[in-house]
Order: sequence, then structure tokens, then C-alpha cells
Amino acid sequence: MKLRTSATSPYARKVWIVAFETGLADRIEAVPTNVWDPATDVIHDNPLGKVPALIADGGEAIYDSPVICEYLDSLHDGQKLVPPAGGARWTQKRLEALGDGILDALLAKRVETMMRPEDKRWPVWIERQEAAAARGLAQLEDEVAGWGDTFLIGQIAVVAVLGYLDFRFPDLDWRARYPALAAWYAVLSQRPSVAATVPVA
Ligand SMILES: N[C@@H](CCC(=O)N[C@@H](CS)C(=O)NCC(=O)O)C(=O)O
Repeated sequence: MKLRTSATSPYARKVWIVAFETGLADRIEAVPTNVWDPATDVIHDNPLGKVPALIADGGEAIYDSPVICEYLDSLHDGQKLVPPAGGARWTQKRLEALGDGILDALLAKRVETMMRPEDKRWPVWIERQEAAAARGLAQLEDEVAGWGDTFLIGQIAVVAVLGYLDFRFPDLDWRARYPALAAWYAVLSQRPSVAATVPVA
């Protein structure tokens, strides 16, 4: 399998954590991809022009990160990271969606503040993204005590969020605002799949 990926993408980090947790990482060849390069050929694998995109052994391209994670989870016989059915499935998929949605808001803010020309920035839009991310993080702070040592796709998405905050928004001081999440992340950071996938510029 090949994975169109980026060392800075939090969505790709989800996929790599799943790959390490399921013992599939060695079967995946990383194809570093700069989606912002106008000449990028990623559009031949993902018409949306985004990473991550997985090219399965049969040649089929699979995207986006929730679909890739569930696909990888179908390829092994160990404990499933995406529960196949029942209440646990919807709890985990909802948590994954919350994590991904926080990332969407953080990335939208970053594009608006870092990439858009200053005179074209829209403060109302930036504030809307900040508010969505803050509500999402507050929700996670409320929930984290109930997770125990569960580490499934929802928690993997949350790791991607917190790592992205450290990487792109170090001034936010999220640990002071969300101390329960900070304590949880300090423990999770020791986990090999998490430690092996810290974003790098
Ligand atoms: N929902 C997608 C989001 C993927 C995404 O937005 N990736 C970013 C990189 S972190 C990207 O490729 N952005 C390029 C663009 O938005 O045009 C997923 O979960 O895979």
C-alpha cells in the first residue's frame, strides 16, 4: 500500500497511529505530498486534492482519514480500533468526528491567518473557527475522565488534535485551559504509536 501523506498533517497522523497500532505500518510506503504545490499530482489519487489518501494494493485510492482508518482496521485480526457495531461504534465515530471537526476549524483558521493576504482576511470567519474549536475542546475536557485507558479511533483523533495544537498553536497554552486533557495527553504521549508520529516541520 502507498499513503499520500504529509509529516505535518494531523489527519495523516491518525492514519499512521492506526497503522502502528494494528501492525500494518511496515506494509505502507509513505509518499510525501505537498498539497499546496500547484503542480501536485495528488489530484489523480484524490480529486479533492487532500492528504491523506491511501492507494490499496489493488490500486484503488481510498480517502478521507476516517475511511482509510476503517479500511486499515479491516486488514488485521487484532482488537478493532473502530468498533464494528453497537453503541461503542457510534460513541467512537462521534468522538472521531468531533476531533476531525476541531481540526477542520483549526486548519480553516490557519489558512485564513497564515495564507490569505492580510487585506482579504475576514475576522468574523476566524472568530467562528476559534469558537468552534474552543467548544469542541471544552466538550473533550468534559469527556476525558470517562475514557479510562480506552484507545480507539476516537481517542486517536483527539491525539491528532492535541498534537496539532502543540505544533501549530503553541501560544494558545491549551494545557492551562484544558488540564484534564493535558494530563491524559501526557500519559498517551509515551505510547509508541503516538511518540513515533509527532508532527515535524
Ligand atoms: N476530511 C479530510 C481532511 C484532510 C485535509 O484537509 N488535509 C489537509 C492537509 S492537513 C489538506 O490536504 N488540505 C488541502 C486542501 O484543503 O486543499 C480527512 O479527514 O482526511
